[in-house]
Amino acid sequence: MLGKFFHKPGPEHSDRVPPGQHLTNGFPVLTYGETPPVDRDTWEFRVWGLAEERVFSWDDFMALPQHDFTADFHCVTRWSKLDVKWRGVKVADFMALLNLDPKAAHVMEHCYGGYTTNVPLADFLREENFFAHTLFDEPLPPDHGGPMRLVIPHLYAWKSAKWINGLEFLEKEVSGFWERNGYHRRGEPWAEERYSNRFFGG
Ligand SMILES: Nc1nc2c(c(=O)[nH]1)N[C@H]1C(S)=C(S)[C@@H](COP(=O)(O)O)O[C@H]1N2
Ligand SMILES: [Mo]
Repeated sequence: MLGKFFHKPGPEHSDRVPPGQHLTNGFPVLTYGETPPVDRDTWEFRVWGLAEERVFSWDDFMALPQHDFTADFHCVTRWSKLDVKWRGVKVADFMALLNLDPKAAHVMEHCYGGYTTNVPLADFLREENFFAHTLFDEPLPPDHGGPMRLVIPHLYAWKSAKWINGLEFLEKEVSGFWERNGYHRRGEPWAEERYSNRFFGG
């Protein structure tokens, strides 16, 4: 019994809902711990590791091209939400500002509040990925990661860091928070890459 907020996908959506997922019309909040207070005026975004170290401000992100995005959102706890409408900055446009060391092969996403999650560089650089500051035409609510979060639509949503404030570029894979605590290293929903008992980087 899933209740009225979750339902099995009808045939019109079955090709968009990964195995083992149910649709929700609401938008649940999934956070480990509290929502950290983050202020746009003092917001900072730092890049370090195998890239020239840089610090970006809110205005630096606003100066980049702004786009609308529509993406499906899949949480490993088995809910999916289709057609989420966001606005923000393409990861590709942001990455064009960086001076990346060719040895970089992995990315650690860092957040206000201390959450981390890791992705292979190739997954991070996918054309459809973006930083979002707007959700359904409203400023991104704090509980959903406002003022700014990452969205990586092709992986489970724990890879879409809320309150993101930094990227650490790495040569070797290092596990982030959930990856150290039993989640899969990559998290591809169509392959149901949910859990694993391996982690990397001590
Ligand atoms: N900083 C941070 N980002 C996070 C999380 C978190 O606990 N902290 N939870 C992740 C998980 S498990 C999911 S499913 C999505 C949930 O996003 P939502 O709360 O906007 O639905 O955020 C991801 N990003
Ligand atoms: Mo999740």
